[in-house]
Amino acid sequence: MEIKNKKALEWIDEMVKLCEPDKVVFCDGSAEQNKQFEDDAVAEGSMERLNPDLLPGCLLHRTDPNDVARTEKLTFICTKKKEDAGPINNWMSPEEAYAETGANFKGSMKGKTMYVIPFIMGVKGSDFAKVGIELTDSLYVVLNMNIMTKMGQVAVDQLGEDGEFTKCLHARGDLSMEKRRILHFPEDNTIWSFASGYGGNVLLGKKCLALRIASWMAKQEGWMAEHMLILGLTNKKTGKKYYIAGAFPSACGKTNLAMLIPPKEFPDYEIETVGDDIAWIRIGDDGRFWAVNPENGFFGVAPGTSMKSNPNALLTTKKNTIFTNVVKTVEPVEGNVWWEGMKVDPPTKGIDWLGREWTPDSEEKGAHPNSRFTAPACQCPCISPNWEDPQGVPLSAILFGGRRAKTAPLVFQSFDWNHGTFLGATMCSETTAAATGAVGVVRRDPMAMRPFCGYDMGEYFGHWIEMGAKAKKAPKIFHVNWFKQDENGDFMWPGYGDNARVLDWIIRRCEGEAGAKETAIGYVPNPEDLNLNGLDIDAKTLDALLEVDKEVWKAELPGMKEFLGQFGSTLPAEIQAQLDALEERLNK
Ligand code: OXD
Ligand code: MN
Repeated sequence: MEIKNKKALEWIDEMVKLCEPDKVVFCDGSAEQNKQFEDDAVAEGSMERLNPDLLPGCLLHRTDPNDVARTEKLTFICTKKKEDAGPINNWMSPEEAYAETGANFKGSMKGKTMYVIPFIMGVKGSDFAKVGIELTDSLYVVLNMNIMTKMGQVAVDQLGEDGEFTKCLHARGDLSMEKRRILHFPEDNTIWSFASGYGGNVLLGKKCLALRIASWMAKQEGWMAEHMLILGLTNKKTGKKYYIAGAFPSACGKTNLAMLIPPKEFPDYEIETVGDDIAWIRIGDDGRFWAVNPENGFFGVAPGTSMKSNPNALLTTKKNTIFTNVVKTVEPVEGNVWWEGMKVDPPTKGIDWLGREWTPDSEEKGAHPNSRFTAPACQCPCISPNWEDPQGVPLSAILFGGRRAKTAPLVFQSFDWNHGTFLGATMCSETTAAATGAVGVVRRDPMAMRPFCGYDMGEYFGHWIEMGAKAKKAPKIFHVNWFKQDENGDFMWPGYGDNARVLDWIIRRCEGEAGAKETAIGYVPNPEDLNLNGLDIDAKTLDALLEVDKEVWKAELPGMKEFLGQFGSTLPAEIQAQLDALEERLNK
């Protein structure tokens, strides 16, 4: 493989001088070279092969115990002007960031190999696609990037002699929190990640490029980079197909929703998956929003994934998959994987995510709550035939959602685009194990992009408003909450496959066919507007699920005001107007 791009060669040279590796290896994406990388990873001890009869081509990796999730506190947007990063991103000046972490990169690959990974986010030849080159000293990164991106020769071809690319540099360093930095330089199209080995911090094509850097590019270039799943639904009666994108915070069920199987009592739709985490969206010539999934694989949360909750995800992971921080079984079978919520018998003897012997009597969990599988999207039984369409798929609806025990009803529709943008901007969710820090704390996570927006969020809201104004047929916007709880703390809605009933109402609203009642927060279905055939749910629970309690919503207003108030002059007047209008409706 030969890189002919002069800028790329110069930059690689410069980084080699900085990191001083003993050897530089170019990753060409070939099966032979990948097999060699796997063997090398096994030989150095960073990966283990799993039982080839049960999980052919699958590998296991354990991260350092202090390196199991994204570290948002150590993630920075490094723009020349602080205000360009906005009030809720961590900011560092490029000078300081390059100097501080540059000193740590200096000589950090002595005695090691630097792997050069050219990769494409998106489909080769698509207008949507972006090229990156990641330099890393980690075979775990190489092997994961081979699943999550289109890597090697294909990317070199796309790059050509003078194409642009994102410069991505990663070194494991000493894995200390003191030195760990995930740095984004959007003005230089550059990402630096130091002293971590956790996927979300080091697979630089994913969160760092496809969300933080891409959101910045999207703002300049007039498109959108969003933390959204994309799914397709075919109405089996009419044969009509629809696509929906959904923004949910990390570990709130995007992968499950993207792959859901409707219950047998409600067989009206067939679901197909286009993507489970990221959507790049452009306005087409027809005025609709067209979305692509820029990724090539799924980096999904393992715990809770079972043949009941998400058979398609589980089946996707049966071969060629990398498991991180799950339990490896020892007895009665050697070399299988297990995690909490898999809904199969645990091994009588296993090795936990910390590498310790584990049995079902062990006090601690065997798998880390943020343990992961990295699996090729093409192995998903319900992958959409259009998932690699270079044009993307046209969106009928956009969903926002999070974990809310109280407050938000099961589903409601915004009055219009700007109101929908306001719903996204004021979205709340309980935090999960996908990032370090307390779990279960309610925080505002606008469009599920709080940890991923590469610039000022006030400007980002403005970009949403503008995109809606530009599109002749923008998608309808809905808010969903699968996680509403009763007074005993039990979930009121069955979720999973039954969420298809909510998607059905959404599609019928888009078609102008389903009823709803107008409330202060938006259009909410009446119980009879939902298709609940064969679902055992009592009227009282349903009423509670669809209830809009004005007093509860009024109590939300101060939090919304405080949150939006932070943005000062960049908060669009349209969003302020939506806040005022909500207050007025609630006080009526
Ligand atoms: C993810 C995340 O891994 O959002 O997708 O943390
Ligand atoms: Mn995510």
